[in-house]
Amino acid sequence: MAETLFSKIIDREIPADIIFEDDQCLAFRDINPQAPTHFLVIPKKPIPKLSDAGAEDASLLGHLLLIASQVAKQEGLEDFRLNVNNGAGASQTVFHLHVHVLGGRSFNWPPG
Ligand code: DGP
Repeated sequence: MAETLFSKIIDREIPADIIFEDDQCLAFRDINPQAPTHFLVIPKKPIPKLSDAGAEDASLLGHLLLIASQVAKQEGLEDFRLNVNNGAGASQTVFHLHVHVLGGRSFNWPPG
């Protein structure tokens, strides 16, 4: 997989406001926040997009969701929204799988 901005953040080659890290994943604040709280949870494994994940990634994908929820709680969020953009047509711009976690405001449904 081609190196992305996010693998550079994992490798500390470019700075980011990292708020959680373990052996499998990293959470850091989005550079262009769309809510008062907006952070990303990414696997250290360089999976380009969700649809590239396989059965062998089931535990990792579950871990990303649990960490998203745990860090949201750590950030003081009770209600929050998770979003995964899969592919350019779904507005994915960085091709390293990431879960957006947004909170601190109300959200509409359906999303735009
Ligand atoms: P997406 O459109 O789903 O691929 O979202 C990519 C997000 O990544 C977007 O909300 C902006 C954020 N982003 C892009 N480059 C950087 C960066 O260098 N640092 C940080 N912290 N966030 C970034």
